[in-house]
Amino acid sequence: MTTTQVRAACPLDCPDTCALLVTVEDGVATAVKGDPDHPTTAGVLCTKVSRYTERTYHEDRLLYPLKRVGKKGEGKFERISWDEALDTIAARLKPIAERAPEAILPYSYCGTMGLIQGESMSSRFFNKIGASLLDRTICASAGATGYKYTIGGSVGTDMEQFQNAKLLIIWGGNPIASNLHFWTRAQEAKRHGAKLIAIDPYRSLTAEKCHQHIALLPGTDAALALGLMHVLINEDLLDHDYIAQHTIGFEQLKQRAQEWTPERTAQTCGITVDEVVELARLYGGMAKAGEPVAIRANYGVQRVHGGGMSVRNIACLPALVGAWRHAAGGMQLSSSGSFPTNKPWLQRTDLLQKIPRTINMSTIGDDLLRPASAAFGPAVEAVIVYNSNPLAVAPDSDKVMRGFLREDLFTVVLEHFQTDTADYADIVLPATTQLEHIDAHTSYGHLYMMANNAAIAPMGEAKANTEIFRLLAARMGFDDDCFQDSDDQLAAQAFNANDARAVGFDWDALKQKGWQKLNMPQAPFAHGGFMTPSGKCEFYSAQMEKDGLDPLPAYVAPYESVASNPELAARYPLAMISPPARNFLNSTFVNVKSLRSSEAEPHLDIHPDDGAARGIANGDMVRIFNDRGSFVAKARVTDKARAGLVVGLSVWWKKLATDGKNANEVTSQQLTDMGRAPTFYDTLVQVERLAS
Ligand SMILES: Nc1nc2c(c(=O)[nH]1)N[C@H]1C(S)=C(S)[C@@H](COP(=O)(O)OP(=O)(O)OC[C@H]3O[C@@H](n4cnc5c(=O)[nH]c(N)nc54)[C@H](O)[C@@H]3O)O[C@H]1N2
Ligand SMILES: Nc1nc2c(c(=O)[nH]1)N[C@H]1C(S)=C(S)[C@@H](COP(=O)(O)OP(=O)(O)OC[C@H]3O[C@@H](n4cnc5c(=O)[nH]c(N)nc54)[C@H](O)[C@@H]3O)O[C@H]1N2
Ligand SMILES: [Mo]
Repeated sequence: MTTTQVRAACPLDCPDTCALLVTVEDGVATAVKGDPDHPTTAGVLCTKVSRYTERTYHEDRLLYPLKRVGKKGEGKFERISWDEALDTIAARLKPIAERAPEAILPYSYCGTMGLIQGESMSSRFFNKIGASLLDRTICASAGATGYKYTIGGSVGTDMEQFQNAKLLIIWGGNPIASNLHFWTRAQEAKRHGAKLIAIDPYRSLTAEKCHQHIALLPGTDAALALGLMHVLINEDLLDHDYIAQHTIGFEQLKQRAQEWTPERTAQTCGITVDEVVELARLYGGMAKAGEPVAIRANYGVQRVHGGGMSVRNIACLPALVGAWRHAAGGMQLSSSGSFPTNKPWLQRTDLLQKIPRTINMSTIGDDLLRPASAAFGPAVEAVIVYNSNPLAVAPDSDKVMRGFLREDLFTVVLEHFQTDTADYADIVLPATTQLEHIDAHTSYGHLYMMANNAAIAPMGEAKANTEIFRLLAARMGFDDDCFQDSDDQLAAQAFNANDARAVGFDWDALKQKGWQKLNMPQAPFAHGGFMTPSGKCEFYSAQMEKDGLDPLPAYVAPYESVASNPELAARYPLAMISPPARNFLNSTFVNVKSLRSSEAEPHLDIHPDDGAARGIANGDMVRIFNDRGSFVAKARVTDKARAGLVVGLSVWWKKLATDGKNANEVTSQQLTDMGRAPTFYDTLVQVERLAS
């Protein structure tokens, strides 16, 4: 028997991007382990990825191309050859491409985060056609935009420093589930005496293990940050020297913050005045004493109307107290902006003859149903889905479903499994998993360039996304040289080796070693150097003013909350959030039995008072509903959910959920204040007990 160890990288949409060691015995991957030498992975994997072989060799893997023989959504398919699949697709796309190329729409997100199996050959293909562009907003664009206005780009505290912090504020994140290797460092900081504070409406696994939990109302983080500024300013817990040298707009900010007394803040956030004042005193006081104080801000704060402003306001805090002076202070939202990638070349944006219209992936429900018009352009006639499962993950699911149900829509889905979305495809194409193809990766939590080697041969007739788009390009008659580039050739150009941060990047060497750290300063803004137009941390942003936004930190209330929309709240009084379940990765892994059995079935956490008011006892089946739709879950009566809040951990495959529906039946297509992102956690519902 020959046994080898292959260096790989985790492709999942998670900040940790772990370095993997895959054991291969006689061509079969038998184990996936965390690389003990990779500093952030440190030999540890989450439960999900340690089960990656179970997923790869799953009996339901798609191994052959399929064509639909039943009705859309019914799930009846028949095996066909690759030739038939590619010919059918080219025959359908060619006339559309000639007549109205923008009627063709790619739909993809982060099933894999790889630079190569993500947007490289696929983008070349769609750019050559002149297809509609997809605005990839479904996750992070609200916060990224708010952070960019303030700091200049997605750069922040190096996660390898957090163990040295003395105060760690975990703001809108649940790292035990979704950022495990950061949590390891938070634990280490705790052992060294650091205080951990969670800011989260829900007592998540993480909030439960912090020293303090501030359970504010969803969507009110921007107000809390303003209230903290008020106290920091009025009690002079400031770093005047840092403010003078490295920020702009302090005088205006000072005035704005006066509007946010602790009393008003506490009332808006649904917390106590003491919680506001004490948090400010702790944060500002420790910073003033020269201790490293750090904020790990995450996605939980972004999925509401004011999500962009929330992140912007939080991002002002470290500069006020001079927390950026320390390598272990400051703030991390995402490290993605640290990587010098070659996206324009990978995606060959120069193939575009003109700039096509852009469709926002977060409003796919409306956009698939939209007829042709002067404002919109042609109706969507063909959609090619890869690395995503919109039927399960996109908001306002009933509309998404009705869009994909359109008889005149031609749908192709590249997948590992027959997902909810694949059920609506005309043609399903089997894609390889991370063990079967190569890729190059960045990370949004750490600072390593990562390589993924193929560990095993493709399963069945599966092909890598890149290969599928190469073959489709040939069928469409595209003969540009760029469609000949191999995955290795693409990866060799993935990072810009002339950039000081990636100096020494060499693909062959990276494949051997698995990872290479970017060359970055330890404390990125200790001496200013923000990437904003002014080069300073912008409390006042002229760019925001130009973009029609309030140039100063402000509070943007939720679309749907008891305070902001009492009329709606009269019918739907409960705020619902649907953050990730620990054993799923968005909708990935829901079909892996061992992981699904850990989550058992869709649950809804509801506070005892709200349960009692509705006659709901622990274990009752309940229906969660609003004007957009409904889904069924099993109630867990628990004070983990604050009163007025219900929590449905997500994202379930609809067809594996109790009533064939999931939380996105009730979420809306309203967009955030900036970044055009969805508002999954800005949803009012009513809950009723189902007759047993
Ligand atoms: N196990 C697992 N890990 C994952 C994922 C997964 O599905 N499963 N998904 C990955 C992806 S794509 C992402 S984007 C990240 C997301 O992971 P996180 O950044 O952790 O974000 P969320 O899970 O959306 O929310 C985290 C916490 O925010 C809280 N929250 C909800 N609304 C608010 C609010 O208005 N204010 C505040 N302060 N908190 C709020 C929720 O209760 C939740 O506990 O995780 C990645 N990692
Ligand atoms: N209600 C609610 N909805 C949410 C969220 C929430 O918290 N609550 N979170 C939102 C967030 S943060 C995000 S990021 C989105 C995520 O939404 P998506 O990016 O759509 O993520 P997944 O649901 O994991 O679907 C990814 C699919 O890609 C497939 N895939 C993986 N690798 C490959 C590959 O190499 N080739 C091909 N062809 N396919 C591959 C997987 O099998 C999987 O079915 O969901 C959003 N939706
Ligand atoms: Mo995400």
